[in-house]
Amino acid sequence: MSTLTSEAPGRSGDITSVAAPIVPAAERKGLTKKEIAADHPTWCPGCGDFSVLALYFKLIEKRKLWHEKITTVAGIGCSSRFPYFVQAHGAHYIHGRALPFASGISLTRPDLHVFVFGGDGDAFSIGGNHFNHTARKNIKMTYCVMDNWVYGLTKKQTSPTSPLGFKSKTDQWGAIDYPINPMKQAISAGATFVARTTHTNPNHVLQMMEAAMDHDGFSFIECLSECVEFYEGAFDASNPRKGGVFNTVPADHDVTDELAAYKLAGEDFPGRFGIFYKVNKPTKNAKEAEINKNFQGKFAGLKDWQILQKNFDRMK
Ligand SMILES: Cc1ncc(C[n+]2csc(CCOP(=O)(O)OP(=O)(O)O)c2C)c(N)n1
Ligand code: SF4
Ligand SMILES: [Mg+2]
Repeated sequence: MSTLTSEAPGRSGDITSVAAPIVPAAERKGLTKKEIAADHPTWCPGCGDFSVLALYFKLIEKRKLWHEKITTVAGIGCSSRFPYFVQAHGAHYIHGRALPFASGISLTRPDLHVFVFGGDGDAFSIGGNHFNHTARKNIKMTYCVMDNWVYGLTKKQTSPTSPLGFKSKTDQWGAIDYPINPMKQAISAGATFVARTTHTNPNHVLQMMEAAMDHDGFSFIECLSECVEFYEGAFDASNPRKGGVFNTVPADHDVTDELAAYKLAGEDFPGRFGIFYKVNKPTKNAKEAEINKNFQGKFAGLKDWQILQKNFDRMK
């Protein structure tokens, strides 16, 4: 995007150079939905992913995020088509590899917030290892997994969150593998913000997105998002409009209590919605910035590549 402000990003070293300010930050208006929306989404009519996208637009509008202050990253899947539909920087990356890509952005660009969107297959199957490691490193970003309990893009295979007995192309007689519990997985992996929401409750989705964005660390949201094509009705039990119940986290729940959060995560479907776990811990971003600062202090005047070269020379 071409419009830069007096708050435009700057980095030490010589890799990024930033154009002179054009409009002072205080005078800039927030983006409108028209300015944020890119291509028309190619999802099936009625797909839950539409709501998540609409609420992301709302978040951007409400929080007055400018194009150059956000980035939207995804892997591969229906849900992962997300960045195509957002008129801002972002990447539709490799299946299961969105998090390492997003980590690079987060660690080098402390001035912006990285949002990652993807599916249950992308997050917990092929990308399962990256999920665990990004969480344990507490790298600042928001990861919203649009969980539909199925591989949608590839037309109905069993996913790691498909319940036992789910009939799919890969389990014609019903799934026999025990599903993972995304909330338990996130808590035990070390995520410092863990929340659960559903596409059928827009206000709640927005609330969770805002809280996640404000968290200084790895924030994870499991957002139920129905695949009307290959798993219709999967989440009816959590939707009051379909005779289900939407139960929030109890008011007296202590979000810093890991065991209590784990217990909540163990409730039978439809379970609870809201913030299960939230603690403050130093991020990798902060720790690495500190190391870089100290190191660069020792090599004042040298360019980034010269410092890097010195490091390589030391390894010989
Ligand atoms: C390396 C690699 N393996 C497999 C695929 C095929 N593939 C594309 S999307 C996908 C699963 C998508 O499921 P999910 O992440 O749950 O997203 P959804 O489509 O349900 O939103 C698979 C297996 C691929 N694109 N790349
Ligand atoms: S196949 Fe399912 S997940 Fe994919 S766009 Fe259609 S409804 Fe959505
Ligand atoms: Mg899926």
